[in-house]
Amino acid sequence: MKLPSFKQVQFLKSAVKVGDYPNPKNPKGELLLEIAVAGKSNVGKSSLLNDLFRRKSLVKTSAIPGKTQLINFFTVDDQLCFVDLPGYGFAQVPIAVRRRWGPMIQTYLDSRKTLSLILFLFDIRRLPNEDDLQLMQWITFRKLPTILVMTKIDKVTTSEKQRQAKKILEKFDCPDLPYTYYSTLKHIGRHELVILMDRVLNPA
Ligand SMILES: Nc1nc2c(ncn2[C@@H]2O[C@H](COP(=O)(O)OP(=O)(O)OP(=O)(O)O)[C@@H](O)[C@H]2O)c(=O)[nH]1
Ligand SMILES: [Mg+2]
Repeated sequence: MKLPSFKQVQFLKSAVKVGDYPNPKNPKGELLLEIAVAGKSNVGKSSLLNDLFRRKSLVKTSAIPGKTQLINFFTVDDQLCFVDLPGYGFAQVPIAVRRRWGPMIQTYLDSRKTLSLILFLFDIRRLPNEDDLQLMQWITFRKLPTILVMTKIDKVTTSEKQRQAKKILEKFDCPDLPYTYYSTLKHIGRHELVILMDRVLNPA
């Protein structure tokens, strides 16, 4: 699948239940393949989509964790669908909301037939916790193509970045996982991510 040029990006809809997911099609009438952005609350999922789309605020972001509470679908050039998932694991989010999120994300990952790639975002300053490891195990079990995107690299020095990346990969125990770095603040990483997405989606 060729990656689009991100000329036309459109918010399609928000959904919670499978029955509410949209089924966007290309002009030939074929269902669009989908790329989902997953990870802990506040890692920068929505910000990364804005940077990738080259839009300032099409995707709603916030300094307060728990901003994205629904599954948000976007179409790009009528060729590809992107999904902004709610983040998991933030204690400040009301318990009733948190309870809804696990099943919402899991059901999406489990049932979405067009899902072709997951961008698993991870804050470069942290180490994976139980929630992160669980999500990674689930993705590995489902054999979903995945790219680990280490975010907020503007917050660390180059040597810290490399040290942390090594530790994060070791903790995930996924030595062959393709990974890349990103800073939406400094607009670093978009080109590398696009190349990597292309490589993972179109293996030689
Ligand atoms: N320093 C820095 N801050 C960032 C970067 N990317 C995002 N942020 C900030 O991190 C905060 C959270 O960003 P969001 O994009 O809303 O995070 P999210 O993962 O979508 O969060 P939820 O919707 O709660 O799951 C915001 O204050 C962003 O401005 C980055 O590359 N560097
Ligand atoms: Mg968000």
